[in-house]
Amino acid sequence: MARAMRLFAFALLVAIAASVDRNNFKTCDQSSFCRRLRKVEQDNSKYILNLDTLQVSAHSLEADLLNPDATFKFTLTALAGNTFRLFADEIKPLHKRYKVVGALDGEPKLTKLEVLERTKQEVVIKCGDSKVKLIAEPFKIEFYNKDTVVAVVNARGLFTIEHLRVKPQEQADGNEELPKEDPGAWEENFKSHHDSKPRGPEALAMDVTFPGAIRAYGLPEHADHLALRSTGPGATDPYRLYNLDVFEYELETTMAIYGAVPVLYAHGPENTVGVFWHNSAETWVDISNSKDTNVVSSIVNLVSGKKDENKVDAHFMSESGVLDVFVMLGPKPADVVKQYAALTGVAPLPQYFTFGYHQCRWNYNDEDDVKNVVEKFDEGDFPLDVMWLDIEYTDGKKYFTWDPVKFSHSTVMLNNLTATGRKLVAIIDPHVKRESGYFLHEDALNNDYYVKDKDGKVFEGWCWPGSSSYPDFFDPTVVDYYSNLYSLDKFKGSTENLYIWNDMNEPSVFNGPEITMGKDMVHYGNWEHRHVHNLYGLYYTMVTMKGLQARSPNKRPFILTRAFFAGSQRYAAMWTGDNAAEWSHLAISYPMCLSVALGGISFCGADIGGFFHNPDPELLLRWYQVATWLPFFRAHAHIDTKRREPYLYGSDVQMRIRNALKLRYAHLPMWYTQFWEHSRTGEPVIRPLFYEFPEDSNVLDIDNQVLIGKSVMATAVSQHSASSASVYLPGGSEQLWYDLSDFKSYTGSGYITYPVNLDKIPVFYMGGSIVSRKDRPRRASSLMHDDPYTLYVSLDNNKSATGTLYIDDSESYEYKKKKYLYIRFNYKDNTLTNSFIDQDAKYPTLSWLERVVVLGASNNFRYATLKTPKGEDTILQVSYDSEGRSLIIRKPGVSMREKFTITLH
Ligand code: NBV
Repeated sequence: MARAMRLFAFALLVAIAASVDRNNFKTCDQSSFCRRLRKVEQDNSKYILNLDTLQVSAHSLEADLLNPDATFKFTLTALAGNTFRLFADEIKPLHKRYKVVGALDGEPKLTKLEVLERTKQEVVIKCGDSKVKLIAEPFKIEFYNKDTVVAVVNARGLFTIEHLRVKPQEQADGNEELPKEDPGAWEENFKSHHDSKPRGPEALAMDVTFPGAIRAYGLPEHADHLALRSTGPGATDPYRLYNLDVFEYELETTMAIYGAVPVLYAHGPENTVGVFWHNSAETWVDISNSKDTNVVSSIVNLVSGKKDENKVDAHFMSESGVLDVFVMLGPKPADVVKQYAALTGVAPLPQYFTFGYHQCRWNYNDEDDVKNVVEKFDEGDFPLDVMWLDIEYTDGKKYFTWDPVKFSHSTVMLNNLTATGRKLVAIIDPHVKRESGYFLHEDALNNDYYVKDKDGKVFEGWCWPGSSSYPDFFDPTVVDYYSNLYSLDKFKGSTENLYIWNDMNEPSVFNGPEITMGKDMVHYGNWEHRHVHNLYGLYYTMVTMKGLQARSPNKRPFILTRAFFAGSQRYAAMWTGDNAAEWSHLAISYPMCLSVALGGISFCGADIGGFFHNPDPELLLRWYQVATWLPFFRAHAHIDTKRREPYLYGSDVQMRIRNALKLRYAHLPMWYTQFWEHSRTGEPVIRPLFYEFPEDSNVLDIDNQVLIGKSVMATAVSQHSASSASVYLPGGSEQLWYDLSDFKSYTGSGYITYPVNLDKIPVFYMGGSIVSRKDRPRRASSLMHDDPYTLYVSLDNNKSATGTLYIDDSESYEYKKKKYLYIRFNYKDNTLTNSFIDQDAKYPTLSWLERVVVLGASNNFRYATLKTPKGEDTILQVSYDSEGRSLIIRKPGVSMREKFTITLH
């Protein structure tokens, strides 16, 4: 029976593999609303803001916005942190328009605005350093940073809100000529699927021009480069945001894949501006970069004598919803990303183990298999924190059950894992097998928990278990019910050390239009799937979070999700889905994760080794080396691939993978501290170079290099047989960079040709940083909890450096009760000191300081002295490596709880 199920799954996969390709997904031209909105005539806006109706309050302005057919209420609200919210809804809509619920982390904080000027044609308001000018006819909004205009809404006149209306055929008396409409406006077909569109056309669009911008970033998730390309009718499709399960996704396209975060950043040397398009319906965004169009305009300007002006144009188009947009005025990349985090929230501090190594495969076949893999990891001295179980662990793809033969002693298996310091993650997908007797299906049917079709019947789709239905996570009763399934008495065979992987939550429906749910399916509150599609994955992880928190109130949950939306960072980590064992897929992992991180979700990774197909040993080991520097560190493989656990390879490959894993484990304190800081500041953990070096025009298109906070910079090596890598060192001649492998120092700015062999990829510590490491890697991170620290002090040009370290119990919520240490290290005038950032926070750590490695120190130090408030001065030995590049201060031995001063003499 089990074999039959496997064969069935495999056959299904082959069937899908054979049928799913680019043609299964819509182009803009095949989507009625995208077609309609892209056709709106430029520079001919029919929208007028009626300033006679203007009402001013402490935080906002309100006025009627008219087009020839309808009146809307328009509001501009000033928010804390240089942010403005634009909102428009129909005054008397035929149906209510959908307002997104769940993406924002609470109500945004308001701030006061001041009206500077007011005439019949325009109103100017001021708010801190920014100004906003509202222009009445045609409707336009200009945003200023000080006196520089940095964003203009409706500059090109593409602003559109299609008001809801009665179907013309139903209005007309037969003789009347009907208005010419797009053939898909009132109902639409795609392949064999029909969308009944009960409310008719209800799309909306807005263009924004960013004068002075030279690049656009954001709008994840796409399997593409970080800097957005120019799109346009007749050429490239707009970036599409519509969560989809795309089998064997292509690279370097604007096609939609699993996740959607509608935030865009327009970046120039002086200003970086963000736009968060708060809309959960299908969305397309056209981008035009002046750098791509200037070739033509340069020739025109040569004749006219005009100068080229840099700008980025964006055109947001959504199928439905109210108009709700946040404009974040920066002015620097870090400011805008923090402004976005202020709206949608940050990732709460994860458990420490989540940054360790995760071993996954579709599938580990049974309990013995799991046990063997772990034993082999131990024998081979490969650190490992988490084993993963894919769908085959269930009883016939019925989630919250275990295969009665292969996983009949799951708690024993879990406890054995725990005994070696490991954890287990198991997959739970949203589709529910329609099998009578399956408690979840019975409960859902009996209590009306499923999403309905347009006629009010339970929606039935096809997924892994065969015929399936989908719980409606927009219904609070379903949220309560489903989250409760994670309790230990409901999810029999689970324990508190089981964490959760949410897959297929776009949602994936094998026989649905574009492999998802039809848009006219109906959710709680009578909203069509069309209105909320991009939220389904987010809501699913919210439910999982609720369930895990209730199950284990003092343990931080870990959830991995494939589908996501703005705000998903509050609930889950994500990964880039089903990539392939190809060098190009390794290469795209940095750009994809960087883009997602700018979209607020730092906890990102890509399947190490590539999900589909078999990597050769070189690709596999490179993948480990590259992935060491992404937050989520998991190897995964398709059911149809050969086994590829590290211990299966020759000793050279094993040695290199082991080294990558150990380097990762040495840096776990850094990852943990970075995520702690992210949870306090909203800054991304991984950053593209332009984020830290916004004025350097050379870094704008660099996306094969990633910065971790302000301390590490790694470059992906993603070419077969590479003997060198080109690495850009930013920051100018004052900026020092230290090669992690030999501590050789370099200065910016410019490219270096870095020689590589199979042992390493280029990784640098940034001069001026202090990185805390644990240099005694063990089998699992939990076994390293009390291990001592080594500080890597990388001096800058002034011979100083600074860094932070966060320590707590690694797993509970006790940190909320101030049970932690947040330490700042400072090195200056040959002296290293520490201080406690939150002085009222305390944690009785057993860890102590084992060593200090100073990079860039002068070579005449003979010894060091250690001073603590309690003790006498202690003399410490120092030594240099043979090249004199690193100075090692041996065994300070001081507890990480204590204040100390170490001075070099
Ligand atoms: O659950 C099986 C797979 C999983 O291994 C993979 O990581 C997911 O992205 N899942 C998709 C279902 C279908 C894969 C073709």
